[in-house]
Amino acid sequence: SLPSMVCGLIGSGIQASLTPAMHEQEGEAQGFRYVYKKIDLDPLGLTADDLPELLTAARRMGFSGLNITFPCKQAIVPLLDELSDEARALNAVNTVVIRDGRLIGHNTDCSGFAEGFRRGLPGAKMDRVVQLGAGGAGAAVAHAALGLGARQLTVFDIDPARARELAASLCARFGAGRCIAGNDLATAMAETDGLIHCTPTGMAKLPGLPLPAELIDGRIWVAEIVYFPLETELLRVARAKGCRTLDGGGMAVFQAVGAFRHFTGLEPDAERMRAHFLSM
Ligand code: SKM
Repeated sequence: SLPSMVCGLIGSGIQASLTPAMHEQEGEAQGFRYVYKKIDLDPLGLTADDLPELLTAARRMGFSGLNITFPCKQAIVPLLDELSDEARALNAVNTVVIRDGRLIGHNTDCSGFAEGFRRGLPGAKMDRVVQLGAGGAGAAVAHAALGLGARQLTVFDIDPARARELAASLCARFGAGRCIAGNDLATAMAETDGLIHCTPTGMAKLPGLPLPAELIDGRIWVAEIVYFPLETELLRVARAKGCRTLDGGGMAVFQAVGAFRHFTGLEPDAERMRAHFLSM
C-alpha cells in the first residue's frame, strides 16, 4: 500500500481555504495518500483556549503536522517545544511539525512571501520600500522584506501605534533605522522603489484601492498579498501605469509549499502547486 500521512489546518472560518486541496493534490502527485483535515473552530464551538486539547488529539492520532491560522497564530507559540528563528522573532506560527511527539513551530508566511517575491520580482530594487498594513500578515511580510534586503522599509497602518510597534520590533532585529513608521504617504511614495500591500482593501468583500491612484508611479514595482480576487484593483491600476507587479497568489501558494516541505521532508513542485491553486 502507498505511504500515508494526515495533517490539518486549525482556525476560525476556514471553510473556503484552498490550502487543504493544494496539500492533498501535491501529496497525491508525489505518490502518497495525504489527508489534510480542516479543523474549523467555529462549528466545534472552540476557541484558541482549546489549542492544548487539539494538539494532544493531533499527536495521539498520528498527525504529521498542522497549519495554524487566525485567531491562533500567537496563542499556539507557548504550547510548542521548539521554534524556528523566524517564528520566534515574529512570535507567530502558521506551521507546526509533529515529530516523535515533539511540536516544532515555523512561519511559512514569512518565508512564503520571500520565495514568491524572489521568483516573481527578481532583481527588484529595494533601497526604499513602502508597506501598507502592519497586522498579522503585514508583520510576516515586513520581516520577509528586510530579510530580502530592503534597506529601508516605511510602514503605514490605519492604527499608527501598530505601525510604530512593528517598526520598533523590526529595528531591534535588523538594525536601527531599517524600518520606520511613516506619516506622509505621498512623500514616501514619491521616493520609493516599490510598494507592498498588506491591508484587506481590494478583497472581494472589501473592494477598492488602498491608496490614491495618483501616488503610484509607473517606475515602481507593486507586490500584493490579497489573492481573492487575484487581480485586485491595485494591481490593475499599477499594471496600467507600467509597474512590475506580483499578485497575492505567490504568498498563498508558497506558504503551502513551505509547509509541505516541513511536513513531508519532500521537495514540492511549486509550479504544479501554483497551477492547481489557479485552477480552483
Ligand atoms: O498561514 C496561512 C495558513 O498556513 C493557511 C491559511 C489558509 O489556508 O487560510 C492562511 C494563512 O494563515
